Amino acid sequence: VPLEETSLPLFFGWFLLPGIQDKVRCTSMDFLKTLDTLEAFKKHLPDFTVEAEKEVDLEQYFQANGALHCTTKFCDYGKAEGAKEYADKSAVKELYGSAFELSLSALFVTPRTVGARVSLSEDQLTLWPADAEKEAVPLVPAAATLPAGSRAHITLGCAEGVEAKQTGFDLLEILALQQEGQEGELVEEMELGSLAYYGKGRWLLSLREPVSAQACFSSLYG
Ligand code: 2AM
Repeated sequence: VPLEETSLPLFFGWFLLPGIQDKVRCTSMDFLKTLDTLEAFKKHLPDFTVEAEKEVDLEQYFQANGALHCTTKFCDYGKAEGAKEYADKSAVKELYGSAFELSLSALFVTPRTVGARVSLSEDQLTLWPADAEKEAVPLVPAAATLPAGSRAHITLGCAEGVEAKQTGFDLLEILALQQEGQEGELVEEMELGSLAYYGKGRWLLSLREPVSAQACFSSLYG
C-alpha cells in the first residue's frame, strides 16, 4: 500500500475526554435500565424486536464499542469519497488537536443502535463535511432536506451484527419524522427529560439539561 493512502486516518472526529466518557456511559446505562421497565416500552416490544420475547434487557442487548466519539469524516484510510479533500480543509488543519465542548441534546434507542444526538455549534460546523447528510439519502431519503450537522451523534452501543455507522442513519430517520411534523407520542416525563415514541421501535429522550462534553478534535488510525 503506498504511503499516501495510509497517511489518512480511519476517521476524524471529536473524542470525549475520559471523565466525561464515564459520565455519558452512566447516563446511557441509567436510561436503558429505566426504558426497558416502562409499560410503554413493553407495549411496543414487538416493534422493537422481531423475536417473540416478552422482555428485553437493553443493557445486554447493546454492545458498547471503544472510546466514545463523534465522527466528523469517515476516511477509511483515504478510500472513502472526499477523504483527502476533508483532510486538506483549512479548518481541519487549524483545529486538529483542539479542545471543544460538545452539547449532547438527546439520547435515542432503536432496535439497532443506541446513541446520543450532538447539537453542533457554528464553530463546530466548520469541521462538519458538506456531504455527511447527503451520504445517508439512499437509506434515509428525507436526509436531503435536513440541516447540516443533523447526523452528528455518539454511538453508545449496537445490537449484535449491527455496524456503528447505522447510528447516524437511525438518528436521521427520527429527525426526518420530526421535520414532517410528527412529534412522536409523548410517553413519559423522566428525570432526564421527555421520552417520545416514533414507531418501529424508535425512542427519543430529549434531555432537560443538555450534557456538555469536553472533547478533542483528532483522528483514529485504528
Ligand atoms: P459512528 O460514527 O456511527 O459511531 C469507525 O468505524 C467509526 O467510523 C465509527 O465510529 C463509525 O460509526 C464510523 N463509520 C464507519 N463507517 C462509516 C461511514 N461509511 N460513514 C460514516 N461513518 C462511518
